[in-house]
Amino acid sequence: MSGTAVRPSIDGPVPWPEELAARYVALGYWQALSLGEHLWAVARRWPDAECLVDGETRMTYREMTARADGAALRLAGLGLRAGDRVVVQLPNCWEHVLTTVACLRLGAVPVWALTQHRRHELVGVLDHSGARALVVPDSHRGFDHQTLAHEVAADQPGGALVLVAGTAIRPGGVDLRALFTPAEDPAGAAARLDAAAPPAGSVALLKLSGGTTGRPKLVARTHNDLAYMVSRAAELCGFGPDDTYLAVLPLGHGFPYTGPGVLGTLLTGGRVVLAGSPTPEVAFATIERERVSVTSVVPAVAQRWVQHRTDAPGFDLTSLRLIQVGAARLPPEVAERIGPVLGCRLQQVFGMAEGLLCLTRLDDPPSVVHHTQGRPISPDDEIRIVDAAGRPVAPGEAGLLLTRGPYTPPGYYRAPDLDARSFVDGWYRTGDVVRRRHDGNLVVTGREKDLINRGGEKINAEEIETLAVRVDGIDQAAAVALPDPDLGERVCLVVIPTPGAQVELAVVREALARAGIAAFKLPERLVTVETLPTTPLGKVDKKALRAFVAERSGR
Ligand code: J2J
Repeated sequence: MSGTAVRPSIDGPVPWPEELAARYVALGYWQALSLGEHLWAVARRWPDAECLVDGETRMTYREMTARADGAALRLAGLGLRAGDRVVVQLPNCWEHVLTTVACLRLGAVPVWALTQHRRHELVGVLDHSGARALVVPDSHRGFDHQTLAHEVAADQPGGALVLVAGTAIRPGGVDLRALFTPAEDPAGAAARLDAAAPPAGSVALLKLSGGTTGRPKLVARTHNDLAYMVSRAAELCGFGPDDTYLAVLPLGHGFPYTGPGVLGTLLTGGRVVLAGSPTPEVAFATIERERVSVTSVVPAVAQRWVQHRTDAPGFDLTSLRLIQVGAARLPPEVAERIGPVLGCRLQQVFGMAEGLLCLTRLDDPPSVVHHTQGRPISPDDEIRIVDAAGRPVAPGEAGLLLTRGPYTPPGYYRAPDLDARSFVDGWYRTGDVVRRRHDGNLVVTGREKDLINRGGEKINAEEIETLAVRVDGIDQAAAVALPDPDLGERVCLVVIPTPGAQVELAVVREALARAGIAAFKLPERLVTVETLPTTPLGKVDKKALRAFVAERSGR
């Protein structure tokens, strides 16, 4: 049973069809081991190797697993069981990694949220996942996460535990750091947890789909599928015990955690270094100090790094062998400069919380690395590129990307209505428009889904529109991407005011922030119109509107 993942242990996830599951087992993709079992095997092989660095905090594999075992047992003592969901809203810190590892060990299911998420998103994530615990910093970047956490946890049916990383733990909260002391009898604790490893077919974690709204889309990823994806990506990136991976992107994102990222590093005996900010000053100093060999960034960050390095060379970056760039479109002219300026290899990454991960390969020629988003990592990732009617397009033509495979579950978590729209006969409809070159590499040319991709942060247009029309003075609203030289896209809100009203950007931003949404979703440009263009079906014509706002702003 544990090898096939046909019936994950909690309700909600949609299982792979039997014959595909059997195939993935037969081909050795699904190895019938939980992520905890994989990680503990690595730790037993290299116990004294350093595996995690966060500022002054350093630990070896032996220390990490002993602390995680201690935490797993204490979490169980607090009433958490295998299958219980734990929302983790922490910045890049050792506690994030250890909470995740302890949950994976115990079989509790982490749900990574972004630190920028506010009430609107947090309530959505807690409600939809039915979380039993919420893990937050006491405060971060001036925001009091602890207070919000207690408020939203109290509204959960049956309540939810609030675990706090910090020094000023309020009554009712649990001191997260205190959980991470090794058990008194580490060998006994390890043996107990070894014996109770969660089934490999059970849910390892719930990923938030890019563009999370007050009604989030969650993707239930099993131990089997995630272990395969991360290990396979690590193999293609040449990860090994000599690597030091720098996590600069927020750990709430899948890319720095699983693409192959932090988990990929830990599964191959390497060392993870955490940084709290992707600014070039912080990142370059960390690369020099820790002799970082691999990192991953979004295009907007890559662009800043290249600019900074060109203007102010100085730090020693010679240890860096690979920089992964993904999560948003990388313009070829930026791609071309990355390798020469930073002195390392570039890899483009096209991934999604739902599964499919595409990489350019380390030995690909510049024509591939600069101009494509790579190809799927598994020989069993299946790709279909279709037109609006669902018919395959001619080879080399652009069309809608559908996919299925050994780490792309055939449905969302507890969302049959979404599945009806986003999955076709078990194939995930990505919403991305791509073309496949003759060499098999994909080029992302556009998107059908109504998202704005602000430097890798996805924003759901409809969510912004629904909240915007509640603002006084706005009759109709449409959110569209405004092309931006730094971030790729920013949110532009196009509004039809109610008769006689004047709408100000600052007022709209304030109203939306009051509605409790993450700050990166707030519109950065406001355009007032008298009518919105519509399609023949009477929907707002976003394509025409994007062209209109781009032209108006001279881009
Ligand atoms: C253009 N668009 C891209 C790219 C993702 C690894 C890497 C990224 C994500 C991620 C991830 C793109 N060029 N190179 O989860 O594990 C857009 C597409 C895609 C959506 C998914 C990972 N790489 N995108 O970005 O769930 O539109 O995952 O469907 O946040 O980002 O967003 P998300």
